[in-house]
Amino acid sequence: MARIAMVTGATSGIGRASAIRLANEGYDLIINGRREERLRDVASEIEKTGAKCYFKSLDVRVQKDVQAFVEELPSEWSAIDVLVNNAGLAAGKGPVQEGSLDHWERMIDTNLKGLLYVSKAVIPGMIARKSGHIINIGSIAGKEVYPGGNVYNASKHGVDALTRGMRIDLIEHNIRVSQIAPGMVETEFSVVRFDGDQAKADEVYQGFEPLLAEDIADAVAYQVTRPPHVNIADILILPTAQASATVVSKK
Ligand code: NDP
Ligand code: 8X3
Repeated sequence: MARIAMVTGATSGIGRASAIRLANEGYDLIINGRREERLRDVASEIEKTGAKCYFKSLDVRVQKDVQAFVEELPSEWSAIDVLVNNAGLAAGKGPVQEGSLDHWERMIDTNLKGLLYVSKAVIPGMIARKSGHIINIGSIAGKEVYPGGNVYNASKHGVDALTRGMRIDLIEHNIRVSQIAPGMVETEFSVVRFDGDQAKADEVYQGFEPLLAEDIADAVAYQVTRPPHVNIADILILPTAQASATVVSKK
């Protein structure tokens, strides 16, 4: 029987690429995200690899829906081996004194509370089976701060801290907890950050070669395919043209 991986926020970008890559690594996939039509498309890509896919629309910010999603999984899907906590976003990039409450709440509710709700629902099964692997998608924004990054930076620093804390708390249950902290990856991330302004989003990735979602999926695959006694605890992955959160060599 194939092992089971669950990827949150698999309708786009890093989550989509990671789900498809894990299918190619022999996992059956549970995927979610809010956009049902997109889930259907990703599921059909997954099924082309020969893997099975269970998908259902989910907003990770709604705790009771997250709990029901996990509790109501058909029994053949309930033993989740790998959880990739990927669903997340940045909203806005301006000084904190001009920040929008709606942006702040969306980031904190998704990047931190959503990750916690999903983990809380999945961890008991991993504890009962005495095995599991949780991969949190953090960011270079969780290692450094940059102008206008304020609340997004705080949320990803929170993911970094939670990853380390979860690793300590879950160690006695033989559960691996890892993080991947990407630099600039060209996905829908900046379109979302700039409220749909495609031109402004495109500008972010002009003049250098950004990472692709598949580069991050590659790191996910590396982490999950290590022998059981090895935990790749944290991977900071940057485009070659990016040296830090604020230093990017643009031509
Ligand atoms: P995308 O915007 O392409 O993908 C974001 C995914 O998250 C979508 O599938 C979206 O699905 C899902 N999502 C957002 N909010 C929710 C929600 N409330 N409930 C369920 N799913 C949700 O961006 P990326 O692929 O780039 O981002 C993925 C992760 O990677 C995020 O955590 C981001 O912070 C992180 N990251 C991204 C970097 C980048 O440069 N792109 C760099 C470092 C980290 P839907 O809208 O259908 O709900
Ligand atoms: C996304 C990368 O540099 O926009 O986490 O914060 S960055």
